Amino acid sequence: MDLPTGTVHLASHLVVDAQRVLAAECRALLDGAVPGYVPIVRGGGKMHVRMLCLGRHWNGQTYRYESTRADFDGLPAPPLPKSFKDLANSIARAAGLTLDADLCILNYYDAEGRMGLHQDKDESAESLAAGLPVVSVSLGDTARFLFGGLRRKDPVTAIPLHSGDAFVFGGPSRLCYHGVSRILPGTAPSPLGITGRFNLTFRQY
Ligand SMILES: O=C(O)CCC(=O)C(=O)O
Repeated sequence: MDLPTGTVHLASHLVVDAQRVLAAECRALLDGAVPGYVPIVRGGGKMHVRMLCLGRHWNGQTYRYESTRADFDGLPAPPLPKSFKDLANSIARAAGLTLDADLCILNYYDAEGRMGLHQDKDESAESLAAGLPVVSVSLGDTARFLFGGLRRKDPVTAIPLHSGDAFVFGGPSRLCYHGVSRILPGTAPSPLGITGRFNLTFRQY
């Protein structure tokens, strides 16, 4: 499949055992002392994922990053685990790009989960100008991921993201529109012991 410059799909990047360990960590974080929650965005719409931000919190009302969850419960964003940061940076290297990840948005999609087309553009002006990549890791059920161009109306390509896939977009692709149109329930590898899908997107603020 032809992907634009700066976009790399690393299919089956994580072996099943690494996926299992990471999925267990994601579950523990989402159900931890600072739990995942369903954000309500500007305009009042509820997102269709359960979200937990690590390292920095993305505020769904202001579309800015902050240290505490002012749009929800005021709790501090949990730190980004070093193992997560190392994984993200190594995936960026494998894609031929450089990243020093300092935040991760962890999303859980149930069978009805989805995410509308959007750009990731709330990181710092310096990070965006440098085209520092977004590194995405998928675990569990397959997602129908949509990847488009720099304008909302540009055509999109539907790419199945399977458990263990990494998807990286940086450089001239950094601001490409993307989203998830649906989850394919029951497709998670059984050793993970999960229903639904975790997605981690790592960024450098
Ligand atoms: O779940 C995905 O694959 C994409 C997530 C995403 O677009 C985001 O967190 O901004």
